[in-house]
Amino acid sequence: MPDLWQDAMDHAVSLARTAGTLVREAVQNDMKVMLKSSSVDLVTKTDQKVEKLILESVKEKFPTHSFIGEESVAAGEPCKLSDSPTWIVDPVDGTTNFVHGYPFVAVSIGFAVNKKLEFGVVYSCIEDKMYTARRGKGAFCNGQPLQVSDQKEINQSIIATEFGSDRHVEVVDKIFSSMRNILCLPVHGIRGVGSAAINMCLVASGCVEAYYEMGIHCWDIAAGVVIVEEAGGVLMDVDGGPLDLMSRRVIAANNKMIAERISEQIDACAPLRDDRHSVEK
Ligand code: LIP
Repeated sequence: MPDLWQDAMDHAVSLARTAGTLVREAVQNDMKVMLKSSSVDLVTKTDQKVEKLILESVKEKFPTHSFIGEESVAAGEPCKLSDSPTWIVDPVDGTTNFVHGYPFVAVSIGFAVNKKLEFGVVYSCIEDKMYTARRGKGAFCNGQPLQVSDQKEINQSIIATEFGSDRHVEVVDKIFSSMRNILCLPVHGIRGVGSAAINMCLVASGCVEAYYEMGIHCWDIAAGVVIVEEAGGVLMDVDGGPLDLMSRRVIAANNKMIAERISEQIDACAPLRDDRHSVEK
């Protein structure tokens, strides 16, 4: 990777820190909560303000780069990954947590070139933990190297997942049947902090063996993908195939064996792909 991307990564870290300060300040104050696709799909002025700050700064410093951001897509921008250097941004990952003051909220910035993710920055801003990874250079939290767990037994593992924001009963049934199958393997426990990005960083940190979810978006996981891989972990689709960033399904695990055991238990659903959303909504 040319050093050019290091400049972009340094800028991403600095933007994440600035954005995190805005999020921390906003969490203390009253906030206006708005709805997106449903009454449980929340957005606030802070999501929009943080995305605007990141978007404007990227456009100014890297005018040729492309941008995919959660709130830009919600406002009608396309969600298409091209070969162009592309910033994939979730300004507030864990918006529901943010609204309720539940202390796991992240700014997530992934960066892809030729459709391959090159670096990821996740700032867990209430905890003040800055997770960073650049392809081929390792993963770090506040400068300390990260390593996934070496656990090989699924029945000695903790697995993270989330319920997402789709409340259609057939989707909820699949989420519960998947979770029941995994819980009864048995595993030591099932957890979830309410932020896909932070769940992935917990896999990279070695304190949960795997995280899976159906219904996430590319901006929730782009940065986490690099952080997990650079900490020695693996990514997979819930059907056991390769991860497809736009498919809205992910397994991130400490190793292939654990990822495959989870995949075998999942009652898969197929949410509308991110790259079809703008066409079909
Ligand atoms: C959220 C994720 C969460 C997932 C939700 C949603 P948002 O992101 O981080 O883990 O369950 O479906 O995608 O909307 O707070 O940026």
